Amino acid sequence: MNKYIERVLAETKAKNAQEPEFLQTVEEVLSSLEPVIDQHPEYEEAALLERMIEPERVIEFRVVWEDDNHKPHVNRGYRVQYNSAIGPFKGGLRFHPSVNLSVVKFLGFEQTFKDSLTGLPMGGAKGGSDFDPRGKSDREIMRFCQAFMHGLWQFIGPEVDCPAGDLGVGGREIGYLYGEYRRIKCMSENVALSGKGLSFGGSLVRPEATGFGAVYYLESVLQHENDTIKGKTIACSGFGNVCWGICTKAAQLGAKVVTLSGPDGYVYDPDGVCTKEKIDFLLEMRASGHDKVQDYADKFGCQFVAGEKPWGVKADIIMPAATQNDVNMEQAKKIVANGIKYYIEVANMPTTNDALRYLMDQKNMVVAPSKAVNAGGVSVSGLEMSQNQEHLCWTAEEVDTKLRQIMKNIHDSSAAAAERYGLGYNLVAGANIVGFQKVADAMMAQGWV
Ligand code: 2IT
Repeated sequence: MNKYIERVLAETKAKNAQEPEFLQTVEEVLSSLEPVIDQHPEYEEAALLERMIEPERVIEFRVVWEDDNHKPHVNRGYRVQYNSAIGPFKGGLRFHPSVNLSVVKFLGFEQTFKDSLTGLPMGGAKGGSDFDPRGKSDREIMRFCQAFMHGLWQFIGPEVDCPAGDLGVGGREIGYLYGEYRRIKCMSENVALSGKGLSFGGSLVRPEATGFGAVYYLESVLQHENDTIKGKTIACSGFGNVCWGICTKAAQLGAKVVTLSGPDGYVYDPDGVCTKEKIDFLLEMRASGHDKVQDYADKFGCQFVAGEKPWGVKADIIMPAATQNDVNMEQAKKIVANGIKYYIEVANMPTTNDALRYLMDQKNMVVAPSKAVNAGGVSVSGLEMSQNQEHLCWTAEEVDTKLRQIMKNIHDSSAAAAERYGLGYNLVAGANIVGFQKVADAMMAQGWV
């Protein structure tokens, strides 16, 4: 291991011992950067890695909201503005009980590399709250979003920071968040949030973008392997917005998603989540707020396995699209035992570090990292910002064409970077290197800040 990386990792561990998810992602990223750091001794002199690991700003705030029975509740709100060297902060907001500082920092750190990788001028940030949207009424969601924005509005804005959705934050929540922002600021400043409704500056294809982008990236991988997506079976986890986009695009291209999962277990549908009825039902399930995937099995009469993940199922491609640490070592071994060739991460950090290393060490397996595969979401958010700034409204076809091109560039530039450093077809290292390089160049050029 490179001495500088080793020292920085040890210091990071000592300083952030209470933040396991954050340490996990720092370790994963830094271990990929070894060949680059070896070639640039000036980075150590400039304390570049230490500066990258420390967020520019961490905002933590109280969120007080009233439930339908007029009872007050207190949640914690966060925005970690990680790095704005290449552009204004950009990244999602997550509402989920698992949200804490470690989770938001891991997401913000990842986002910095992801946003850089898109080629668009966006810095990295992430935010959210430990608020649990499950079982909340629409009015409660609205009041929570308003209270949350009350704590956040001063820190965001055009050219400053543009939040978007993530788990628990979709079009409805962005609408409420934007409404409150506009009320407080007394101006229509819609570049301050992305993922908006179409009637107030949202972009076509933003809801589909993460799932579509993931499948476009997958197509590039298959092309590299002289393979085709037609006829392939895909085992997915999750059943939210991202899965919906994957199912839709996979079906269009002649592939099928055969598993979905939720907190209750997984469903196996050998016919694939391919028909319009099935794909639309995903949206219904999500909107119901039950947070149960068993509803799908009940409706379409397929197998439901309680309390398990779908990683023992035989398929051509694995796409974990739920949340962090969805695949551990034990599950990675099942995937390898099934002879699966393509492991395409979609959710942010869905694989534990030991499982990721193990999968990457398999000779016949291609592993693609989430910060590249899921970058279609933030890419179309970037396109939404451009449309807002220029008062334009691109057609779905225009946005989709740009998204496809961005995903191809991300894949091709990652593959080329890995090749250049003698790492072979290593998409994980390649993505980290490309994402890192642009931010590093900008930070070196801007002095010790
Ligand atoms: O993880 C992500 O890239 C997102 N949640 C989307 C961020 C964005 O600004 O669209």
